[in-house]
Amino acid sequence: MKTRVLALSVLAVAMLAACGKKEEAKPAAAAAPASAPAAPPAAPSVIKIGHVAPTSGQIAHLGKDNENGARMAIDELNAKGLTIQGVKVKFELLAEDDAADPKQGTAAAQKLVDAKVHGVVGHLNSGTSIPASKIYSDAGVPQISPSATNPKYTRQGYKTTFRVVADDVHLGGTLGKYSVTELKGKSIAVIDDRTAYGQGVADEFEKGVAAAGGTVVGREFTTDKATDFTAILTGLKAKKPDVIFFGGMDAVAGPMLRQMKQLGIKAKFVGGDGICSSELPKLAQGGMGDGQVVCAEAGGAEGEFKATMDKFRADFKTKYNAEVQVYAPYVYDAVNVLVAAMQKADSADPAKYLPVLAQTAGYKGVTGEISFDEKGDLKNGALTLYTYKGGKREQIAVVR
Ligand code: ABU
Repeated sequence: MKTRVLALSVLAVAMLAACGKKEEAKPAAAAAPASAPAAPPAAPSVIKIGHVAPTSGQIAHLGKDNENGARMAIDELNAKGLTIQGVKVKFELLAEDDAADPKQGTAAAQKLVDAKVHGVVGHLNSGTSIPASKIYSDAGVPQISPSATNPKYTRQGYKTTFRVVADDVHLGGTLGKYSVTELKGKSIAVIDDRTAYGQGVADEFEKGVAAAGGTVVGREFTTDKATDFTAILTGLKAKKPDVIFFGGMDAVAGPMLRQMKQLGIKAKFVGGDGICSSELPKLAQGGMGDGQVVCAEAGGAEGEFKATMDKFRADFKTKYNAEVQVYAPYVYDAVNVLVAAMQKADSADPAKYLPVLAQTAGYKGVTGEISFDEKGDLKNGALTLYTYKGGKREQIAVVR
């Protein structure tokens, strides 16, 4: 009976703390007569984790990949039976679709804030993560993006904004230099999709090319919904590029590769993490030559983490009967980093665990060691360079 009275007291205190109220009532069980019937076991306290990605539209396959990474983390956390303030907790995933659209992104963010989520992992795109970050900041809700790489995301002065991947300065700059020094590009063309990510990474790529002494012979743009690139590719063909960089996502890169082949353009095709998916060969419909594409994921597992990443990929395939597209492991880590901070703070109250989250240092995830800098960016982020052969993505190298 004493144990049951203690459990009820702890639950009452935890529930009051979660509501942000001062403790006003005496623990309910203290007044219970000795002969009261046995109380039912305390229901676990629910911790709500929001997740936002485009699970509809052209890059739904990437959004679902991210969401599955979140579900995998939540399922494993619930299987562990964690406690906070001595009370068993259950994690609930509130998954929203923003269709990669900035307006739908802010609507999804507001919906999650109204639902009183304790933390958010997302959004997938920079173009949605950036406007949504103000809503989370105003509400004091911690947000970790597992994939938004535009540098602005963490440079707005918000205390609630974090990411577990490298940014486009690193990504675009490295690919620009690589195109000159390793791919020996002498005549480099650039196309972007005018999104926060695509345009930003293409700008950084151009800077990287210039820093390495290379020459950009043409710059064109399209949109993230376009399907016909004949006009811009025909214009660039006249400039005889040996490398074409595309700042955008795989759903556009695939048809672009196919149309390059139709036009007889044999240039190397370079892109950032947005094109670097398992799905790209399928989207290119035979338009991709072996070794023609070089792309980079904005993270990378080396040394002891290679085995954890490989295990994650194998477990993911078993659970979902699908290959990881790009960022599922980073979503998985982002959920676990949020929860690790809650456990360390012994509270899911954002005001209490946010300072602990900001101090995250040396967290060992499946993607590597995660430490945040003062902006909420990943310290010492890696990139993984890939190419494709026989329709399969092959790792070239992990670089820093
Ligand atoms: N980082 C590529 C895809 C997501 C984004 O930043 O828009």
